[in-house]
Amino acid sequence: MLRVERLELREVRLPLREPFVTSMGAVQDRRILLLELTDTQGAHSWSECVALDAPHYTPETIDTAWLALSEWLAPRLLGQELDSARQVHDLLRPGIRGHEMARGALEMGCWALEAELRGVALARLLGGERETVATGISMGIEPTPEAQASKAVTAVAAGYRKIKLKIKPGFDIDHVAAVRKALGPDVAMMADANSAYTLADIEHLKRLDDFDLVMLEQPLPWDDLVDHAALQAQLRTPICLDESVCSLDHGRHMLQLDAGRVLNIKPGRVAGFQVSIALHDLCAAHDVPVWCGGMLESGIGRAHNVALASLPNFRLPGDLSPSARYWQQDIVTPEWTMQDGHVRVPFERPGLGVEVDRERVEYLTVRRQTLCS
Ligand code: OSB
Ligand code: MG
Repeated sequence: MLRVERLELREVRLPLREPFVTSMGAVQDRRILLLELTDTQGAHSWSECVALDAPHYTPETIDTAWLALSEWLAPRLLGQELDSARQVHDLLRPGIRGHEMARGALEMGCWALEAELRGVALARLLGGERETVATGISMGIEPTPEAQASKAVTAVAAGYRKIKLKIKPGFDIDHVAAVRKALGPDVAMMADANSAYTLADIEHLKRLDDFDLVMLEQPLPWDDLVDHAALQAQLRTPICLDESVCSLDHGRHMLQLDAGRVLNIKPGRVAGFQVSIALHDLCAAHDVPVWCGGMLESGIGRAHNVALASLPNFRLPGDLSPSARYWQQDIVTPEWTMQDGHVRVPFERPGLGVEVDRERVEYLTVRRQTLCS
């Protein structure tokens, strides 16, 4: 049984070690919305809302998520007696459109709470099997192809199993070419445009076919499937969707239209684990590989991502870089690390598998709100 009695929202600010530059702009200080859930038996869990501070990626922001959580979502959950976290998705859905990241944060917090209460690892509760997950790196845009190539060489030397380059017009073909040349033909490479192109760029995008990319992520608008299908029909490189898939229906439509041949699943983007698992299963049934993307999460969001990525059809390396790549110091112990290009799934520990450093979270908190049943 699960009954959330108290929900604490807090905003923490964590400076990134270096700015993360994409076609959406640069992120330097990550504003992070954390949730702490307490149930009537005194168990705790933590989750993270992955929304950014501006609506550049999808329409949500940390502030819209805060509003949605406090006004509409928390009141539905608090005090409700539930058999399992599996009921939370349906509890939060009726009459609330969008706000996937806000719903996802609350839903994932409930799964973590259930894992705590049952004394099992979150990965186990989700149906995970994989004990380690291959790790890829998502690299921000560098000013020159040479700088991009040198960073990529360092990343491969560090053990990363997949190199993802952020691209945008003017920082694409030459950058990808330089990196491919520096890394040689055997390293798994991909590019992510975060919707920086339109179908009018089709001839330009076709030039990326020369570089043997594992996939091209989200080249076209965040809410599009039809143009992606038109592009995929003319591209040899498989398209991977990210922003365009925020629900199980979107995933089904992607497959029906052949708008993408790989799916990046971020549990926060798709309203939580229930939909993530359904998308994972749907893609597995169609022999479409999935992998776990990232949103520059702290160690708390990372714990949720790593647990999900242990499911069997997460066949490609995830954007699951170790804590030290992003932060001077993470807010969990132990910090997330990479060994031999893999992150270990903490099956042996209940819940998230990492401790939240409460003192550090307290110190970093700039805003908080407590909601009770
Ligand atoms: O498109 O995958 C993306 C970060 C913020 C917003 C969108 C994206 C990303 C990343 C970073 O690629 C992945 C990571 O957390 O390392
Ligand atoms: Mg992406």
